[in-house]
Amino acid sequence: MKSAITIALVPQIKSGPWVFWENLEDSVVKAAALGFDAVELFTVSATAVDTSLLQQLSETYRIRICAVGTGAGKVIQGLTLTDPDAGVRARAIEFISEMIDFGAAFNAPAIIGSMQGNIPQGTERTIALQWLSEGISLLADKAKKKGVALIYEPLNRYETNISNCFADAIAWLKMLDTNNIKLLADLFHMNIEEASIPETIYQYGSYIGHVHFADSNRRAMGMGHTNMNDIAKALRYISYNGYISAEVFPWPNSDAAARQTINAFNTWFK
Ligand code: LER
Ligand code: MN
Repeated sequence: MKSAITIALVPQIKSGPWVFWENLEDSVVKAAALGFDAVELFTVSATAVDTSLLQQLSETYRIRICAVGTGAGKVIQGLTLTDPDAGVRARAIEFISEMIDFGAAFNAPAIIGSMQGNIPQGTERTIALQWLSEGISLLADKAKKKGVALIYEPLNRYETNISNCFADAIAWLKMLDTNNIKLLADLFHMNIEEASIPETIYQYGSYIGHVHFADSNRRAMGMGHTNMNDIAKALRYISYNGYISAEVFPWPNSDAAARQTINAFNTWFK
């Protein structure tokens, strides 16, 4: 398993659960100094970061890019894959498609979390799910051509009414033609929605393509009441070999959250 930490470069969401918020280079330097294998990037758009600078930082500091988040499309532009307006859905697909290109240049998959949106009021669930299925299938095929998976993230009930738990997400995934979608196990969302996080990992381990490493209160692991022992055991049992990426609040500050995260990673996974 490989360690990763989040860097958000989106001023509009400064209160969100991302560890580093400063400029890209400072954050990469700090992540590398702590020994992280990779960084996960949350950017305003696919063109917001200079890719040659990112490549250079990645080589200089020997750190990979493990995934790119797409949520800025919703936060800044109000785009989702389930918007009742077909034009908005098309722009959401375009936004994610560009993020797939951006990430793929670093062999990093794009994550669809909040861009899945919600079943809109007045729209039948089956219709909205059809919109989501069409959009995601197209994007998954595109990602496949680029040699990366597409990561879909079940979110807790306060963020979406689409798929809150793994069982629901997988029942829906099985109806799609694509085999290029992996699920994101965000331990914060799972703590709210799953009856048991370890049992979910044992049951659906083969679907997991990425992990968001967060304690029950969305602080760095070890700062809440999640029982990490059983979760780590389950991840080892399924031979998970992807990234364990800290998507947590910078509490009490970014540096302390980063230190706590790498200590927790080394405790459970090294
Ligand atoms: C995105 O990875 C996520 O978990 C969302 O809850 C962020 O708002
Ligand atoms: Mn997450």
